[in-house]
Amino acid sequence: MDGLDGLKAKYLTAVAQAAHEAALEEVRLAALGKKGEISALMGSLGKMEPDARKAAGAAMNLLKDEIDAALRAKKAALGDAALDERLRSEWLDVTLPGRPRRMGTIHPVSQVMEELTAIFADMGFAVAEGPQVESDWYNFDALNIPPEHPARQEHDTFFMHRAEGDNRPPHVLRTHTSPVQIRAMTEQGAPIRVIAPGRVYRMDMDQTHTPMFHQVEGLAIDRDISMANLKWTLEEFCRAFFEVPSVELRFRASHFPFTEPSAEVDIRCSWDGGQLKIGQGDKWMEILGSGMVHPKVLRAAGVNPDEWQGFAFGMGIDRIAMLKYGIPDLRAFFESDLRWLRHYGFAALDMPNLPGGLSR
Ligand code: 2U9
Repeated sequence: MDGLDGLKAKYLTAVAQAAHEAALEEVRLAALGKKGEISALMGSLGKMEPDARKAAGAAMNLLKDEIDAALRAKKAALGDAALDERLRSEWLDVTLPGRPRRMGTIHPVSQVMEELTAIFADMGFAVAEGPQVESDWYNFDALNIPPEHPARQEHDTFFMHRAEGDNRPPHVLRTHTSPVQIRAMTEQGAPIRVIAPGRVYRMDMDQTHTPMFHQVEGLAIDRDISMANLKWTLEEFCRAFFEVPSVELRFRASHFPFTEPSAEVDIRCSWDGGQLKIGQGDKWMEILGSGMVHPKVLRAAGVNPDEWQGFAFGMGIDRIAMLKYGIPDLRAFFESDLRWLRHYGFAALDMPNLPGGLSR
């Protein structure tokens, strides 16, 4: 069986030297394929004497099995090597930061909306949305601002034209996001905890006013919500939003038609060297309005004021964005100047969240 030893050495060497799967397949066909050398040898067994055939058959089967095993082992090794090579060539560090410049930047208003949504979500407030073109009932009447109320004039409302001959009261561009909470209460009932961030419109244009600006309002209604809950919620919000260890708020009695009692809220701050510092100092700065929701407003939204009560607040998003990020001019917010956006904008992939940090 010297010939078989020679064949074994030849094919095991060929298997070992095969550098890729195609070469290995060629070796398999040459040895074990239908027209392969070992298959041909096995075909010659039929012409042998029975005793010789038995011995040669066993030796050939052994040789076939050995070559087959070597082919399989080599195939597995080549497969592993190919996978290793693919992994090496396709290697990617998914922890690398993105390239935010190529993706544009996030506008400070959007950034601040994301920040305050994250803070209020952590306190159990859902986000509510509603139309920007509203009926005067949702924008005014439901909020205890009847037609003759002076607050209607103060709101500098944009009215939408009705068709000729249509004498119904015109729709308005909402002057605050309060109608969103009326709709949310009407749909959901009490208890409810929502914030309503969004665009609002007033006919006003000077250094500190634009005809479209952004507000966030909050509403919490339950059986025994009090001004104490309002105070804690607003303190917690301001501490988290301005990213300072503590804040001090001052509540000044005020008047809004939709809340009773009502309070304007100031935050302790300093302006040393023209630089605003929130949380400490001997100055106060007004940042929002608030109060306990007026019973008439609850009733207008289908909530029984003998059973439910709660607080509401409202603040200007553009204003708190200017305070937090040191942006001097409100009007630049809406000019779409790319240089301004590159300067004051935020990285597109850094979504604010409480554990990860709001603004980094
Ligand atoms: C419902 C009931 C009550 C929302 C409130 C204020 C006080 C407030 C201003 C802050 C600065 C508007 O952007 S701003 O000009 N807002 O002072 N807003 S209480 O009260 C509501 C809202 C909805 C159903």
